[in-house]
Amino acid sequence: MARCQSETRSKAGGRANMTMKLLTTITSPYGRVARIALSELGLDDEYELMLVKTRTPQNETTRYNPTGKVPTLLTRDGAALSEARLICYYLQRLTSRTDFVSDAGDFDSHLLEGVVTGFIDGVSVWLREIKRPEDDRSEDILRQERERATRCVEWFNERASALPTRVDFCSTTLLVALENLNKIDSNRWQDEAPALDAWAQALSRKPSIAGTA
Ligand SMILES: N[C@@H](CCC(=O)N[C@@H](CS)C(=O)NCC(=O)O)C(=O)O
Repeated sequence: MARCQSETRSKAGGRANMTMKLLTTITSPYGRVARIALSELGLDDEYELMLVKTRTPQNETTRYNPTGKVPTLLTRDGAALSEARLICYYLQRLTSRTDFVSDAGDFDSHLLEGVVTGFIDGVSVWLREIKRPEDDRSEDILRQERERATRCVEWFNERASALPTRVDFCSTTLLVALENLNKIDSNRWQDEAPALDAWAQALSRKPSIAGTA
């Protein structure tokens, strides 16, 4: 696996404890999830933010991670770790917290997390499609993603009282997906989902979320 170039070695030949680096873009929703995790887990002083340009030849991420995707975390031992959930799990393991990422036995959390992850992926596809020049947009993708988002918002709204109120991977990912949905002008999900809106507003006020906006 690719490792950070600035890696140093201890006298014993083992890998030194390096400052972590988070490779991301300003707008990446998955990168925002990782930044919230770093803040929530008290690791703000233990990483450097490296802003990259994905989908360009200059994308520095590809030096470490062949997918070129963000977020990519260069861990304390210089490994390049990707996928927001895996990054959050690694970060949690650096702390005494055990409740940021749900563990394998928590089936109810996994049910919710599955829908949340599908939702953020769908909203990301929708937003990317909207940003294309009008002639290049696929009406089919736009319709599919609008319908998916509508179904998901309704589903979360019906379960708003059971959504996690603490900052964890699941609540953070859902909130960030809703923030992205706000960027799609034609969509006013808040009107259709007042209970979900109230949940999102309360969560937005938490320090680790407000501080990384
Ligand atoms: N499932 C991944 C999704 C990561 C992802 O799709 N990131 C986008 C930015 S929001 C990206 O890097 N796109 C650049 C590319 O596809 O080359 C995660 O959870 O981290």
